[in-house]
Amino acid sequence: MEIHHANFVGSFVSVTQCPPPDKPEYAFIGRSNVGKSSIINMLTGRKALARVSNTPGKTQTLNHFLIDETWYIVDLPGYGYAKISKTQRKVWEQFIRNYLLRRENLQCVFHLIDSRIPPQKIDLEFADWMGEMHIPFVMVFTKIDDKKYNKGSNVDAYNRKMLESWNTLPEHFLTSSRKRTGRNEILSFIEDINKQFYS
Ligand SMILES: Nc1nc2c(ncn2[C@@H]2O[C@H](COP(=O)(O)OP(=O)(O)O)[C@@H](O)[C@H]2O)c(=O)[nH]1
Ligand SMILES: [Mg+2]
Repeated sequence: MEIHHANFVGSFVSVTQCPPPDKPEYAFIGRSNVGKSSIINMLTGRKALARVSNTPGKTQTLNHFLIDETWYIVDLPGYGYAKISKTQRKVWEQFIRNYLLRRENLQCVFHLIDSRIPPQKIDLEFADWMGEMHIPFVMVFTKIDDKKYNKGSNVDAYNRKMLESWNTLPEHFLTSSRKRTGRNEILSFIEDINKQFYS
């Protein structure tokens, strides 16, 4: 699948504000700085569709991008920003929980995980929570072009940790936005689900 048009639809503060749920939707989430904006730009082939920034942790909005008039990418606020207070964290959890549980056209969550660092408790906990809530998700390991990727040792460690609470692993993708690695794989995964949605 190729992407021809990608337009920013808007930023929404609740599910009720979101566009009508008549098109398949895919949400991207992960720790701040994991490379979420970069991967959205890489997939859509647009340089600055989603803002790439080094100062994470501010906005709490659902940012919708309409792709070729047929499906949505949603950029969700990142988690794990060190300076965030307990209260802010609760607000984030409520906000995300509400979206993930209520958005009826949500097909799959792309859970982004930094391949350069050892397994993080916060990522594993978030994955477990999605599992408990029966929210379909796949794992997207980011920045595999970096030397700290170290032949996937962190990925292996993360998968081993996942297997402590999961019987089978969710599908996973190895990606680099710099090198455009994993782009075709992710797009054909989405294409398959889109076909099912419209058939
Ligand atoms: N080496 C490498 N760095 C990346 C890649 N993708 C993003 N980054 C860097 O990681 C930082 C955070 O990226 P960004 O997309 O803003 O992350 P976000 O906070 O999750 O949206 C930036 O400095 C990017 O240049 C990648 O594929 N490889
Ligand atoms: Mg970002």
